[in-house]
Amino acid sequence: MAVAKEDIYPKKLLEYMEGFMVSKTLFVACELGLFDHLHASQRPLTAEEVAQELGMSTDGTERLLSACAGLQLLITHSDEKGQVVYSNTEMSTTFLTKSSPRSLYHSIEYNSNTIYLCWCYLADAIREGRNQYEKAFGISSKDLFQALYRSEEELVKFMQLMNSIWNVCGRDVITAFNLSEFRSICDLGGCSGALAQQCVSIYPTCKVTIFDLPRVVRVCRDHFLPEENQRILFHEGDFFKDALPEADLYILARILHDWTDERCLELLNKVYQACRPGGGVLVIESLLYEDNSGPLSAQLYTLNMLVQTEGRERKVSEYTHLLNTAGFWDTHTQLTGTHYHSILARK
Ligand code: SAM
Ligand code: ASE
Repeated sequence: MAVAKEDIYPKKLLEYMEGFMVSKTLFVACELGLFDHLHASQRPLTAEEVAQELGMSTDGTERLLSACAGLQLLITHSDEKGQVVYSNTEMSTTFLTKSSPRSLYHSIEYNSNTIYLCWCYLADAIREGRNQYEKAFGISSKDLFQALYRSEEELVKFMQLMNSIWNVCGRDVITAFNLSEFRSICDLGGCSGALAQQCVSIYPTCKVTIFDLPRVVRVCRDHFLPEENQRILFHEGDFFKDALPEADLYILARILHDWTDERCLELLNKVYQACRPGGGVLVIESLLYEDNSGPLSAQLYTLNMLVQTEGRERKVSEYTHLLNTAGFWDTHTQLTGTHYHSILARK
């Protein structure tokens, strides 16, 4: 009888076991500026050159460069003297250099410096069924966003994380439905303004109000959207406590997944009250399959929501149920082929 290969050599298990080494290699290569440096040099470099220019040991640098080549983040060549030289792949230049318009640098940085630390307490999170700020950072988790924004630096880093994924799939989620009929859009928890910018660039007649906590709106204005844009407005407030601005469409991107069903309904009820009849709500989230069989990215994200928030990733049926309970109907879902998808419902 043929024996499945995995029974003899559990390749997949070994890969999973050592997966953290892959993550950490990627984090460190980004943080030490490897990809930025190779990009700036405009020619392939030896380990010794990289080490000298970045002030690192030659031995350590060589091992790191070589591991990055193994991960297909770098290409190795041999120069005229027969020395091994390294250059970025196209993927690394596009997604791993800091200043690329499609950079994931800040996502990597946040995963490395915050999420990685929270995941040390994953077992506790699962036993206790709650986030782990007290253990990981010694801070109260009573107010979720006070914990996430525990310093000005953490607030900016979180906003950069939020901003960076939309560099690669913001357009997909905003064009998943034709939103051209909606003239006034309110992006609730609009954060860095990345999706607001997508909206005004794709739909030439809409105006978008970014609604967020005062500290976030301030940083958004100063650091993320410093240029005047007549079609992007700001509204400082607390969406659980304050009145919501009137709009034709409310965007809730990665908002509901931060909260329990009860809090989601509180918010959706308020959105329903504020929404113009015929208006809508666009929920942008990562989605679990109905039978819990995947996709792995959403299954891992829901563990992260446990470790980091009060919420969870949900299935389409669960979002539909929340939306219907708040009074919205005619729910449609568009899968985008990225990690995030769009659900549109009507008042
Ligand atoms: N929508 C953005 C995106 O997808 O990139 C940001 C999502 S982030 C996970 C959640 C956002 O909700 C943050 O910008 C946060 O400041 C905002 N937020 C959290 N609680 C809030 C509240 N009570 N009132 C207003 N905004 C809030
Ligand atoms: C939130 C989204 C995120 C709150 C905390 C978060 C993300 C990371 N931490 O609303 C983005 C998604 N990434 C992961 C790993 O879940």
